[in-house]
Amino acid sequence: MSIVSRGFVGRRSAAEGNLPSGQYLTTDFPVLSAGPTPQVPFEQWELTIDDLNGVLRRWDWEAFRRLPTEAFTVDLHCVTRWSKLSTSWEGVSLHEIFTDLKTDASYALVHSYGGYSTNLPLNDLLNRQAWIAFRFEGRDLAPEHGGPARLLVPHLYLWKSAKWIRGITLMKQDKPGFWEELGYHNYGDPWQEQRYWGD
Ligand SMILES: Nc1nc2c(c(=O)[nH]1)N[C@H]1C(S)=C(S)[C@@H](COP(=O)(O)O)O[C@H]1N2
Ligand SMILES: [Mo]
Repeated sequence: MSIVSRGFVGRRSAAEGNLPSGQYLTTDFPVLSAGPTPQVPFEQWELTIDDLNGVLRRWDWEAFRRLPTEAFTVDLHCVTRWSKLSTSWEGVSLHEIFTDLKTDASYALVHSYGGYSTNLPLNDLLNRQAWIAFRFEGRDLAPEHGGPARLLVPHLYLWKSAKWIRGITLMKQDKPGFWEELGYHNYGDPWQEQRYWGD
């Protein structure tokens, strides 16, 4: 019986399995936006959580930036087949955003400045693997990549990571977002190649 250190088994190269099937590696950071980059002055920026009946929580930029932050390194997988490994970010865990908020909702519809939206099960926001990120590779997040702040849910295809996040609507019933309505998979797990409805 051999003893293998955690560090050894935990670090796999891309070739050994960090890349979901159907994906290729890229080192640059493509910009994919369905519309123009919205300009949101910090004085006007806000993040809200609502349940279809009204707003439950609201942060302006200063209040948002007072929340505890985390630095994290994650792999990104886009449904258009590029993957970018080991990207480093700083952001607020959604788990932190939802502290003290009790809800019986099971689904979330995330809205962005500019009108984009995407849906996901609420648990996928609360599992400590989802953040609202505002720094990328040590710098303020560039506007074209979602600055001042974007959702980052790296365990799902990147279209779920709404740039320019503005609010989260909590719902008892699921409701498809922008790409989901146009035929993208409702959940979008890259490890199961859930690209389109029916995958
Ligand atoms: N608000 C908004 N968020 C968005 C999009 C968009 O068009 N608008 N595109 C999504 C898609 S399809 C992808 S692949 C990623 C791309 O992020 P990037 O431009 O930072 O690479 O953002 C996602 N988030
Ligand atoms: Mo995408």
